[in-house]
Amino acid sequence: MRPRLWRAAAIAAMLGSGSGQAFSQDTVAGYLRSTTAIAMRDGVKLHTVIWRPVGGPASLPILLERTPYDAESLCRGVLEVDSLLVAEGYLFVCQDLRGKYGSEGVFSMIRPTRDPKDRQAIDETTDAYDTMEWLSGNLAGGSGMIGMRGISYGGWTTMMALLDPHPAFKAASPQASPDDMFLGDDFHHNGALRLSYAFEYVAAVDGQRFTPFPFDRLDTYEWFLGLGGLANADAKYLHRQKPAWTDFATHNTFDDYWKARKVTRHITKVTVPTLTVAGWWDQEDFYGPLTIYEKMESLDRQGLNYLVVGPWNHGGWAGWDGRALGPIQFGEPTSRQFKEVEARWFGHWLKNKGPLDLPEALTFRPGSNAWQRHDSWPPKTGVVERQLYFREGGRLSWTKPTATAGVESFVSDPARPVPYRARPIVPLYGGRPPSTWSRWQVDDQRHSHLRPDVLSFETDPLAEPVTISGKVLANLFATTTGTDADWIVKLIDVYPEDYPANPTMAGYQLMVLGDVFRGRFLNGFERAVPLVPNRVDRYRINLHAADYTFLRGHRIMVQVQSTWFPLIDRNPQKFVPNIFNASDADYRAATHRVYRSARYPSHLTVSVADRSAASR
Ligand code: PG9
Repeated sequence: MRPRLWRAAAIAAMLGSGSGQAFSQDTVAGYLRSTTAIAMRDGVKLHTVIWRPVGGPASLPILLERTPYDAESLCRGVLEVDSLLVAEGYLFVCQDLRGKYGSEGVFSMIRPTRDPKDRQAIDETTDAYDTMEWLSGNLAGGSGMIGMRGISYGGWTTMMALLDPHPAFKAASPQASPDDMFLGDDFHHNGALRLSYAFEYVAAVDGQRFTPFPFDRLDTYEWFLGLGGLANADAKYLHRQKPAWTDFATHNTFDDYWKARKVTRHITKVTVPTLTVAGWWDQEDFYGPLTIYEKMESLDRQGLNYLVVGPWNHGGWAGWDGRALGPIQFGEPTSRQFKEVEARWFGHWLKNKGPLDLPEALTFRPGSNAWQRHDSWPPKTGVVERQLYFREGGRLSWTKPTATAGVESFVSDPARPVPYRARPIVPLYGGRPPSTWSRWQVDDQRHSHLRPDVLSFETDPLAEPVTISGKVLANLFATTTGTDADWIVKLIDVYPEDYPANPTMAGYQLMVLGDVFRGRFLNGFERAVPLVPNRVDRYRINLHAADYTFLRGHRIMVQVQSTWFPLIDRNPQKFVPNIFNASDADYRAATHRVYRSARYPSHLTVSVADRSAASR
């Protein structure tokens, strides 16, 4: 089975198809398929699939998706699953990006924005523009109105289309779009390489067709540990045949390579109504949609920018009903509810139908399990900023420490990194056994709790619910005996031991938020600098945002660790200019200290909803 990459894969998983094969049936759900090859300004032709309702009205808006994952199966999946939009009636158009499946040209992973002075240059913005130019002028039955959407890579191509929108482009919904591949999305977080994802994704996708990497063992924890230094990835396996991986190995700071690919550096105006969509447990692109929404909001002069965030993993709103994610129950069919919002969105802008009835930001709040309508995101009213301090005895408290001394320490050993989930950690792609990657962020964190290389701090059971609504920032005061270090902070909801509603969930440790910071970038991501051994440094680690209720009787927990493998590559802990070139001897154990004193009060800053207990 194909991977669960985005909408089509989610749908393919449901339908049990998705092998990317040519389909023979040309009528689905009352729609008829045709194809065309649309010429871009440089003559390269892109394979484009069009589905139109049989005997439908003479004039319909177009819903476009541009994808690296096979336009044929993408569009077919839409017809099978997007019943509301299908019933409304659109011309569904799906297009393969350059160098992918049926399209000509050369694929470039997250193709950089072109030099605007170069009139011959192309990028995903010009390809979207040229496609819309052709569609609006040539597609029989088109009303001249175009909407564009997509999940993840497809969300990103939607964002690229928004950089220079064609006049026919009337409504957009970038869903789980990455913003920045060095700071927060698929390939790195805060400068730390997302090893397993980056390797497996690039190996599979950086070429004409999808080809999963053939691991020779089930447990990728062991496989990546056995890989040793990162240089072995190209030397032994990829053989410089995957340009994106070779680029990652050379662009190991936040340089022009990454900046040219950062969406929010390039968007300058909001003229097309845009509905950004994110999932609280998106295992790939969570930073992206929140950052994109925020940047667009700062540019939005006409009230065209909206946000929806639900209790979903990556693309989780596309193919399931959204009542649960793994063992976490939400009590409502949140994905189906989103589908209604999405249908209203495109109906409103493309068909001039009904009121939008959408607040500035619509979020689903897990815990209390209810949708929230916000006038702004993050909320500006009804919240107070509070600090949750690390305290002695593994306690987490709203009260600042007063003691002059207070520190916890652990040995971080890159030879024995903390697994990011219980082993065996099966491959992302390939299908045997089925991948569970898409659910890892709701795994029970007891697999790392009480390890000697993981610190834990937790509150008493809550006497009243606590709702965090808005931004969350970790402030760590910490040292290493080495000259480089990673810091990982996880915010966790600990279920009560007495949990009659579902005894199997007793004591469950659900990660609400978590992220990593690579120490070498303490002074900025453009230049890596060695840390000074044993100097207390303050790390501000952006955990982004939450809208989450910790219920009465639950505890709030924070875990801190320095490895998260193979999600994140191992930091050698001895500074080397480029970790891709580190030798085995560069990887060293180090003692890490996290302070909890009056002078160095490590804590989380959270935005707490007014009426919850923590604000009293
Ligand atoms: N998260 C995937 C991706 C997007 C953009 C670039 C690289 C990877 C995806 O699901 O499409």
